[in-house]
Amino acid sequence: DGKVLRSAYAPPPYTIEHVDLDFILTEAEAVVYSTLRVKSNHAAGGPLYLDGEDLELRSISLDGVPLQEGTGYTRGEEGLTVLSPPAKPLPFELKIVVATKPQDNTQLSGLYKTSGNYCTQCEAVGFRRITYFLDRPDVMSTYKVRVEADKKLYPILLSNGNEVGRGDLPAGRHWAAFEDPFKKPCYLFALVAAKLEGIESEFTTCSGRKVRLYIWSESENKDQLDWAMQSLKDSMAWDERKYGREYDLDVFHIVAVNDFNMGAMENKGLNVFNTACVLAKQSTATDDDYERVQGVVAHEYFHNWTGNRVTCRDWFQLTLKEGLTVYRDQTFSADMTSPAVQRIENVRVMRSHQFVEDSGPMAHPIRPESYLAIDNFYTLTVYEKGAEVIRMYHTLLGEEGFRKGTDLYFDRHDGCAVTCDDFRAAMADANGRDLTQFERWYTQAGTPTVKAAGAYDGATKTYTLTLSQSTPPTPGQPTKLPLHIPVRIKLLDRKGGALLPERILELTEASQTFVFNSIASEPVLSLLRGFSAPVKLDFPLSDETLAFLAAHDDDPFNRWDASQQLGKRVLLALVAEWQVADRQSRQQLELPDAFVATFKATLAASLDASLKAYSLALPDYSVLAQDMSPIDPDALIAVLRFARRSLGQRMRKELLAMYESLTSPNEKFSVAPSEVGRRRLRNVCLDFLAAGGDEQSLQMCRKHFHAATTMTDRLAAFKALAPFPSEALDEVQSIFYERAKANNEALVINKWFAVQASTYSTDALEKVKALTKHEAFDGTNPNRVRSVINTFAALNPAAFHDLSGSGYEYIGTQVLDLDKRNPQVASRLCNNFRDWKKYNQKRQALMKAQLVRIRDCKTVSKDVFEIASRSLE
Ligand code: HT7
Ligand code: ZN
Repeated sequence: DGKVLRSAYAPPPYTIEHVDLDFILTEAEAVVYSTLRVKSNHAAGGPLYLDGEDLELRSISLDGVPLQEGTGYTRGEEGLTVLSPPAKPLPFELKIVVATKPQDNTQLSGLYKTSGNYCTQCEAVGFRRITYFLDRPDVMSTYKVRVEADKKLYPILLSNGNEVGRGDLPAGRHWAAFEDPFKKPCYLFALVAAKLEGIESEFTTCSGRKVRLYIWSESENKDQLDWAMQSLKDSMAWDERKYGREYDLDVFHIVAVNDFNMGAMENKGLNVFNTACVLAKQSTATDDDYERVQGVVAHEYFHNWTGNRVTCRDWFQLTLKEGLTVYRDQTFSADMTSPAVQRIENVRVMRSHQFVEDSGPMAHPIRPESYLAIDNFYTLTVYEKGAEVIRMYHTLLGEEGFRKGTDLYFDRHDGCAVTCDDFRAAMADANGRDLTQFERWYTQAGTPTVKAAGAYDGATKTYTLTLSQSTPPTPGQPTKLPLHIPVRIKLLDRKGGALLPERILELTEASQTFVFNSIASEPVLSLLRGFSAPVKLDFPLSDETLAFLAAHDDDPFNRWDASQQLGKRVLLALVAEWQVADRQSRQQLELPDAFVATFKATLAASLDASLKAYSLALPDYSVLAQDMSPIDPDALIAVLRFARRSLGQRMRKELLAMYESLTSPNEKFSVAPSEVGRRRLRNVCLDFLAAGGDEQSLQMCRKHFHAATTMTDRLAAFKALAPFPSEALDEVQSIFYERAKANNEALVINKWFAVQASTYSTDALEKVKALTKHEAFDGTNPNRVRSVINTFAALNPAAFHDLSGSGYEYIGTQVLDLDKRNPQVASRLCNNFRDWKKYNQKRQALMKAQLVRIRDCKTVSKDVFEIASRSLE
C-alpha cells in the first residue's frame, strides 16, 4: 500500500561513489546528463533499482554499452530497474540522459522555475525528479556539476562546493563547473541558474581559512540582505566557539527565492531560502521577522555539521538532524538575544501547536514508525519536540557533558549516515551514563503528564515531593512505559529566596518520592523550571500561590508560566459562564478583581520589557482550546475579546501611561533586545487599549500607524484596527497596501492579506473569497496561498468553524484544488481538519464529510491522502 516502515530498513544494495552531472538548460526543457560510478555492496550484484519521477528518459548505457528497454532495463511509474549490472566488485559506469520541464514543475520539488529563475529543492525525495538515482540519504557521493544556460537570462550559475571553471559559449550561452569534495546524500544537491544580485563578505575561520560569503536575491531586494549576512557570520563564529565546528568549503552561498514550500534548505555550501526567511529591513520586516531570519540562517548554517557532515541513515531518523539543529538554533538565538525570552517563545510553540499535534490522530514519536509521504513528517514533533529531547540530554549531562557527547558524535560519525541511536550512544559513552531508558522519548508519542504532590512537615523540617508520570494513548500505542524525565526544581521561601538550591530530579519510574531535609519553613515549589521536559504539569496551586510565583519566582520562565496559568484559569471560567448565559447576561460578565490586580502588578513590576509583554499577553486560543471538550470556538473567541476589552478599559490609565513612557521620539532603529522589548510592550498596551474599538482608540491606532518608523509598529496598528470597520481602518488598510505595491514588497503584501484573512466578522469567508480575486493574489505562490487560505483556516477559528459548514466546504475545495499543483502545500492545509473529533457533533460531521471527500477523491496525492486518511482513523 506504499507505506514505508522503519522496521523494514535494509542497507542499499549499491553505492554511488561519484556523480557527474551536466545540466543543459533551455527555455523548452532541462536536459540532464548523469554519469554515475556505481559499486555493488554484495558480491552477487542483482538488479539495480533507481528512483525516478516525472522524467523523460532519453538514453541509458552501462560501461559504454546502450541498454534496451525490456532486456537491459525496465521502467515503472516511480523508477527504473537495471536488470543485470555486472556482478563484480569493481565499480561500473552508468550514463543516463533525461529531460524535464522545470517551467511546468508546480510541486516545487526537484528542478523548478521561480520568478523566471531556475532552482532546486531535493529534500526529502526531490532528486529523483531531476534524474534516476538511489534517492536515499545513506547513499553518499562526491559530485561534479556543470551547468549551461543563456548568459543574459541566467547570469548567475551556482551549485554545491567550489567553482572549478566557467566560460562563454556560442549563441549567448555560458557554463560553470563545480566540485564538492565532501560526500553527500543527493537530498543536499542544489543548482541555481538565475538573474540575481548579491552582497558579498568574508569570514576567517578559527584555523585562519578565508571563506567567501554571498547572499543573492532579485535586484529589488538587495537592500534587505545585510541582516542575514550578519546572522550568518554570527552563526559561523558561534558554532566554532560553542561546538568547535569550523566551516569546510571556500565559499558559502545563500539564495533567496520567492516560491518555496518550506522555510529554507541547507544544501551543501548553497543554501536556498524562502524570501520570508532571509529578507529584512526596518520598513518591511517586523522584529519577529528579524528574529526568524536570524534563527533560520543559523539553523541552515548549523546543518553543515548536524545534517550534512553527519547525515541521516534513513528518513525515520529525521529528528537526528532536525531536533538537534533546532536545539542549536534556539540556543544560538538565546545567546544573541535573551535566554528567557527565547525560552518562552519556544515553549509557546510547543504548547500551542506541538501538544495539539501530539494529542490528535497524527500523533507520532519524534522518530516515526511509518509514512506514506515523508514530507508529511516535517512536523512540530520531529522539529520542536525533537529539540526538547536534545535539550534534556543537555539538562541531564550538563554543559560539559553535552559537549563531550557532541564531540564524540562528530568524531565517530563524520562523513557517515547514522541513526538517533548513534547519537544517544555518543552521549552515553562520552559521559559513562546509561541512557537506555531515554530511548523511549524516540519511540513513544504523546505528551506525558507529570503529577506533583508536595507536603511539608514542620516538625522534622522535611519536604516530601511525589512525582508520578503517565502518557496518554496515541494511535497505535495504547499503553506507554515510564520515561526518563529531568525535572528542574527549587524550593522558595515566602520572599522568593532559596530554601533549597536549584536541582534536577530524575524521574524514571511511574511514581517516585523525593525527600528534602533541613527545609527551614514551608516552601513554595518552583517546578519544571525552564520547562525542563516537554510535559504537562498537574500541580494544582491556589490563585494566591500562582500570583506569588508570577511575581517572585526567580526563574523568569516559571514566572511567565504562572501568569499564564492564572490567565488560563480565569478565562476558562469565563468561557463556562458565557456558554450557559443568555445574550443579556453575557453583557454582564466580569473579570475577577484579583486577576486585574495581578495584571496591574505585572504592568508595574520592574521587569525586562519583553518578559513583561509576554506575561501580560493572555493565553492564546489554542492553549485554552486544549482544556475544552468539545472545543467551542465561538465562546473562546468571545471571551478572549471580552477579556482584552475589559482589561483595556479597567486598566486604561496605567496602560496609557506605560504606552506613553515607551514612546521614544526620533528613535534610531535597532533590533537590540531592549528596543525590541520596548516596541513589544508598547504594542501590547496598544492592543489592549484598542480592544474596545471606541473612536478614541481608533484614532490612537491611526496615529500609531502614521508615526511608525518600523514595520513592527505599522503592523501592530493595522492588526489592532482590523476588527473594527471604520474610516481609520479603511485608511490604514489602503495605505498599507498601496505602499507595498508601489515598492513591490511581496512579503508586506502577504502581511496585508494575513491580517484580513485572520480577522473575524460574520462575512469573513466572503472577504477571504474576495481576497483570492484581488489583483495581488497568486494561487501558485506558497507564501501567498498560506497568507490568505491557511491563515483563514488556522487563525480565524470562529469563521472557519462556522456552524453552517461554509468554512469547511471552502477549505476542502481549496485542498483539492491546490493538490493538483502542489501536494506538499495542500497537505499542510488539510491538517486544519485533523482535530475534527475535538468539536461538537455537528462540526464533527461537517469536518468529517470534507475529510472523506478529500480522501476519496480519485486523483488525490499520497501526501494529502495520508493526512486525510489518518485523520479519519
Ligand atoms: N531541511 C529542510 C527541509 C525542507 C523540506 C522538506 C520537505 C519539503 C521541502 C523542504 N524544504 C526544506 C529545512 C530545514 O529544516 O532546515
Ligand atoms: Zn533543519
